[in-house]
Amino acid sequence: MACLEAEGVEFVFGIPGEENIRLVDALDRSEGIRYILTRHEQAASFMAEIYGRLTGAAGVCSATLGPGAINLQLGVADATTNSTPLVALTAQVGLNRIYKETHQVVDLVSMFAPITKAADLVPSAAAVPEMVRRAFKVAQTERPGATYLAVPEDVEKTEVPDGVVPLFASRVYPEEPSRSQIERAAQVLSGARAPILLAGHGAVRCDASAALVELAEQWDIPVATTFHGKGVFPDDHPNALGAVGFMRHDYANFGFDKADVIVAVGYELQEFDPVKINPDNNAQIIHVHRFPAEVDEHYPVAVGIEGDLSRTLRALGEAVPGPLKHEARTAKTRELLAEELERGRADDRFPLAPQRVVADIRSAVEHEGIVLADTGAVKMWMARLYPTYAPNTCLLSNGLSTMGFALPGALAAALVHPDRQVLAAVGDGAFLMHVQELETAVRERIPLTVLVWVDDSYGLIEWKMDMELGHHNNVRFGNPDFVKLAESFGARGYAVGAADQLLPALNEALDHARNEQGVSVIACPVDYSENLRLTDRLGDLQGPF
Ligand SMILES: Cc1ncc(C[n+]2csc(CCOP(=O)(O)OP(=O)(O)O)c2C)c(N)n1
Repeated sequence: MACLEAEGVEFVFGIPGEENIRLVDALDRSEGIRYILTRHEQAASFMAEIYGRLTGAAGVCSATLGPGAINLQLGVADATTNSTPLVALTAQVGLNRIYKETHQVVDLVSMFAPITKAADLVPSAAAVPEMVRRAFKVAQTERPGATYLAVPEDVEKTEVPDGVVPLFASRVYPEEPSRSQIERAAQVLSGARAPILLAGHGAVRCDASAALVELAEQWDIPVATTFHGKGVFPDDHPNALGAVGFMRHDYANFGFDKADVIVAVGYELQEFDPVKINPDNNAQIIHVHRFPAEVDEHYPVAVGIEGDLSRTLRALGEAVPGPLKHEARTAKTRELLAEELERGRADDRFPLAPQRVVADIRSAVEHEGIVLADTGAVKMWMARLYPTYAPNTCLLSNGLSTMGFALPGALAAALVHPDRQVLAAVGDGAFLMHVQELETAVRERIPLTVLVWVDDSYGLIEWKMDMELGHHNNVRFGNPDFVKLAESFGARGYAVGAADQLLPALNEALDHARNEQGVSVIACPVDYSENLRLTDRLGDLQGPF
């Protein structure tokens, strides 16, 4: 507990088990750490992940051995694939019996190894300070990810030996970019006909928004973001192209079709396949990040620059004054997005058009408010259409693309930013994967607003089946009465029965969260016949523009 306090941990999310009662008891006495008891370990792991995503400091989740530990794994894997710092702590059977077949034993370190940056077993009480420090240091250092420690039951019971104290939590600072790499990049840019900037998740983590805006204006070139990068370049900026990563060619992709040089800032290949931005493999890549690029046929790095992203962007701006030539017409792309959203805002059909839902969310949520969009068709609509003005205000999982993270994640977001609005936008499939955390929110008085997109189906899979097979099956299900369900948890329930009821329900629920730390569920029927219409329309769209 003292080591966790020394790392500045504020919350531990989890469920206790017989083998870690001493840790949980100690945490109860901690002044700085609040233990948030959850109703599923998987939810605890998603909470820790979103804490890490929003703060840059590792979120901590805790569970017992065996089944509890295994339940943590989805959020742990999600954190690693989403480049997010997280430390998972679980119990393990004692060293006195781990070497033989014994009750509840599975090799947890081996199970966590491929989904973390480091996984280890704590062999003694004396090892705790070094191992906890290492777990946090590795998790938080670029490229961030999850780490894992298993604490055997008998080690947990051991008295702390004299002189064993927490280690100082030092930080690793980024370096200046190399001069010669900046010059090489300047040379590539001097011959560019159609350069473009792509801002990825790393740009969010490294707080590179201001430097991106400066450089985009100085060079006067278009900037697209990845889904994770949403908001790092404000969507209302004249140079904004929007987000790339949609399953089919979207408006923003047309900016890349003609690009001959892509300056990729903090982009990670796991965010989406680079074939989407370099389909013909004829663009040169200038890779700007804190670490070297991964290898992909469609990501041919002409120049790689490692260093602090803002300093690198400013050094590039000094080396290449600009403005640069480019062919992408950001105005056209922005006009297409705005038109689609405005048509949606005025669409009064019931069930609601997805574009209407996105437009109403944007109207209800303040500039700095945080929306977490769960995985499904809902993510596709939000990622491509939801105008985002600040980094980390539209959170998606696009590394592992897991379902279920948004509702528990919203609890963590509300804990990190109690002053901001927080909304979880989830499909009816994903909602029932973590509905139990409504109880956590009500009990802990954590404000929460959940907007459920109701289509009685695993909508994204239905969409994909219809698109590729021409029909669908095994995707439809029934739903509970969402209002009664919410009320049974002590939350408010709203059933949207007409298009013009959504915005007032959102406003009321968000006010209830702000004023009374209230928890609300809004069930909104959505017309997903728009899904196929969208992919057909984008498929027919002719660029470049
Ligand atoms: C944990 C998990 N299980 C399955 C999937 C595969 N999958 C992706 S989207 C999706 C359907 C989501 O349905 P729903 O939550 O209702 O949202 P909708 O697509 O209808 O908007 C499924 C099954 C996944 N990504 N994650």
